[in-house]
Amino acid sequence: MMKLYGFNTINTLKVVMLLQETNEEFEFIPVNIRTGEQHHPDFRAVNPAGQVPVLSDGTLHQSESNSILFSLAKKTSWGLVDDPNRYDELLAWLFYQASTQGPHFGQIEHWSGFAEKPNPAALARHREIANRSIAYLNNQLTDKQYFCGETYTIADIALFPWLNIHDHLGLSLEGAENLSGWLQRVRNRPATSKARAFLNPSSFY
Ligand SMILES: N[C@@H](CCC(=O)N[C@@H](CS)C(=O)NCC(=O)O)C(=O)O
Repeated sequence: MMKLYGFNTINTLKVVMLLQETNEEFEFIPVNIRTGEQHHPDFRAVNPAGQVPVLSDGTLHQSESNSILFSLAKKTSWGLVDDPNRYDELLAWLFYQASTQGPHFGQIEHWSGFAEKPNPAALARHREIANRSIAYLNNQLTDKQYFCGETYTIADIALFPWLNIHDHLGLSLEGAENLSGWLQRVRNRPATSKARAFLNPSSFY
């Protein structure tokens, strides 16, 4: 059985959402990143980068949540695009999430909750970029239900967890009706409910 090393975090939630969609069995191994378990040599042997999530089949320990989503989607034939012409679009969303949404939303979490010394300029900067991201994502959903068209894919799973906690980050979806509708559609999925009941991250730390 696959092992998922994770914690109550945004990136772990993505993987649990996909595992619930595909009904894959997995053993969950909590790695408490707040008490430093990610630095323990036993865990470093699994992921030398010292981060969760990691999905392991016993031989291969795969890290990087979006890469895990992609591999698992290929393995289960679930959550990729139906139209091969949209394949590059799907990859672009995974990269966008990992390189833009994740870092900026994550920094808001840091500067509004975890940083020892406040830094209002940093917080304002990351909020500004996050608000731009919200407007961009809302616009992208003008004529479609999901980010890659009419089919729910791993692009939606990757983008969901940070948007799911926009309130907690002090971000508003007011006026972003397309994105609010999408958020509700994803929240309404039985697999999303199960994943959120299993993990309910309000922070990535
Ligand atoms: N790009 C990685 C980021 C993973 C990441 O930032 N993990 C955080 C929790 S969500 C972590 O393990 N932090 C502990 C640390 O860096 O010490 C992914 O998408 O999986």
